[in-house]
Amino acid sequence: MDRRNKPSALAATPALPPQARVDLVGDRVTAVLPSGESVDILLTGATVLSWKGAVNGGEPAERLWLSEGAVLDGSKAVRGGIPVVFPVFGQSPADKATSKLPQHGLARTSRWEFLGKSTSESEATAGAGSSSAAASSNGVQLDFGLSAASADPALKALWPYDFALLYRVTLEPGSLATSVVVTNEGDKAFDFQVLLHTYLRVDDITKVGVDGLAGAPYSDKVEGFKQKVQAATGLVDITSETDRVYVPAQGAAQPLTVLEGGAPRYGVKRDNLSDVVVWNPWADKTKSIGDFAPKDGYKNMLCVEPGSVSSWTTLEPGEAYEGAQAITLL
Ligand code: TA6
Repeated sequence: MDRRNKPSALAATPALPPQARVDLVGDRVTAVLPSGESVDILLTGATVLSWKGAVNGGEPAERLWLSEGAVLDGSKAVRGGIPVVFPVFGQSPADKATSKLPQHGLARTSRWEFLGKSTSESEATAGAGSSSAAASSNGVQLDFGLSAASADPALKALWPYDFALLYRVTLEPGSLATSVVVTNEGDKAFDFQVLLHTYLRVDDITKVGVDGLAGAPYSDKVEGFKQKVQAATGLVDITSETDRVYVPAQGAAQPLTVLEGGAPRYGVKRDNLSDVVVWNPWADKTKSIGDFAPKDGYKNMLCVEPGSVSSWTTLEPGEAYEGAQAITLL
């Protein structure tokens, strides 16, 4: 029977594109894209532990290096992944307010709060860690927060400033971006340094080179912070313990490429992080790093660390600073 006024078929609402799956289990946040790529973040230090490719039959490709001896119970900084270094890089100078903090500061050993997925567009990260792209593609943005109130009280007592950090991890097919916003919430200015201590995974360090640092001045920690200049042509290759803070003339605008066997493997773009630390401990140094395992793991990692560490940034009350990196698979 033909019923009168039969409602027209509901307009087929366009199906939403497949969405990322995000889970918070204990102190781990995991996100999996429809493409199968995934990221795993520990609330201690908002440390990205893992960035994996899609599962294509076998084991998904891991793009970050994480020590098999990494301590993940929050009792110490994570050896590997992407530790967040703030408010000081390395051992603090004695004449700075950070002088009582441990090496690399307090952010990487504090427990951060997961603030959730964000889809808002952010002009501030229109550069390397552009969030608008993820908001429009089938990527995902995960936000983490740390403030003076939530930081480890023992560490906070060593650096009594009202800071707030917002760390955004943006996973998209073929790329991982991380950005950090530092805000001065107090009434006293403070000086800080910040760095994203990325441990990239490689197959054979002896076949790896870094492009984009030719001609750049650097401080060589292996030789007592001696000031040197990188050769004007060619790649930075790693043939022994390497621990350098590069200050490229082009600053953050200089893109970096990590090649392996002559083929581009990772691209690193930076936003407002003008310095680049390149670190590989090599065979002897790993013996003295208790949580570095396996001891020959230096063959499979290279730290390429965007940072603002060759000088200090001063934040006046109410001011904010943002720095970001975007790592792409080439
Ligand atoms: O980023 C390079 C570096 O400063 C090296 O000198 C080495 O100390 C590395 O960081 C690891 O530092 P950590 O405190 O994590 O052992």
